[in-house]
Amino acid sequence: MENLNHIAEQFKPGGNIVKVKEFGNGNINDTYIVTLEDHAEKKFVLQRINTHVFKQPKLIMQNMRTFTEHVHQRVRNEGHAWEAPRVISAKDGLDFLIDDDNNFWRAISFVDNAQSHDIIKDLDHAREVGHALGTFQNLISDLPIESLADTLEGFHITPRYLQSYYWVLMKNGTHTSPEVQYGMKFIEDRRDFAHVLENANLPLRPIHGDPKVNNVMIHTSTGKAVSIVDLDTGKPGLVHYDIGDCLRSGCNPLGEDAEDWEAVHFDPEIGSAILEGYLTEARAFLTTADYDHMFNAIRLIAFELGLRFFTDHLVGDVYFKVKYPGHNLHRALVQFKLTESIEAHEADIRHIIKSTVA
Ligand code: GN1
Ligand code: MG
Repeated sequence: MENLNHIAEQFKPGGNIVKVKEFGNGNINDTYIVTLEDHAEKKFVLQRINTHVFKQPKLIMQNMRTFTEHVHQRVRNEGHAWEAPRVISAKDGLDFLIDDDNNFWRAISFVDNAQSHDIIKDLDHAREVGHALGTFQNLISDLPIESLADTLEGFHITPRYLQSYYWVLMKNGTHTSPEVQYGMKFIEDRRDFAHVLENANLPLRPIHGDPKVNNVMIHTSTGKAVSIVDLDTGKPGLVHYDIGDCLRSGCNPLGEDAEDWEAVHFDPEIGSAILEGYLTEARAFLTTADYDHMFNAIRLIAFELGLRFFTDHLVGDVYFKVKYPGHNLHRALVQFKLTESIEAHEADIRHIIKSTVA
């Protein structure tokens, strides 16, 4: 705690630090909320970036600046009801601080009067989550992709994850637990499908990269989405990664950590509401080819996340933080069940996409 206070001191915009408290449940970085007294800004977010995952954290800060400055400008000029968290510089004027143990720290402003939820509460919430993604993608849609660095090479390129998986299998040999066997068969059966988006010839655009439900900030009194946080994965990519991720996260009412993984399912009604909210904004920049690949995106990103968790389990939990041994395997099974349910609802989901777009 002593150390955390000391780090927070280097970023604080003024006032006195009252408290530094762990916050959220990110799978990669460590996040804290710093509470201040005697300052207009009552709180800010302090994060230790996982440099095992983000090997060039300075590039993340560079992209974050590019995104937030662009979004602020558009919000100011066009009057959107939208907030983009600001990067808070350290005392020496830099966007980050590297401590004596080589940890990489950064601070971001706190979105006030808003909260996020791990699971969709109701259909209004679902529409707001979709609307948030559409608004964000719209606000960044005119940023040239050349202005953004590739902060996480291979991120959401499913064939790359598949390649790593086979590499791990080759090195580690076979596993015999029934869950692992189920996972291996599951992946094997979808080996060709893994290429579907990368082979689709879709254009690269600026994307969020991680628009899951709990990254969307909902205003506590109006219930409207006011911001989407966690810009670490904002970089050039396919908008489909975002659409797929938003739906795989929102349409799983039991959540990513569902205790009974066999009960996990995709809720098409929530999917319909998310898409409805999304399209009110995204119609402005989506093309027919984009719509054609929406179903595959939803199926693929659920499968991909399962594959990523599964591989991390096999390799000994080196990427995602875990709370108990076998956590990544459990998370993988949740995503595989969700994928199965998406596949079972294919006709429904395709119909929803068609009728929402029309
Ligand atoms: C990771 O750390 P967090 O929770 O923001 C992951 C996402 C996954 C997500 C699943 C950089 O995000 O891709 O969808 O877990 N982020 C990275 O909850 O790999
Ligand atoms: Mg994230």
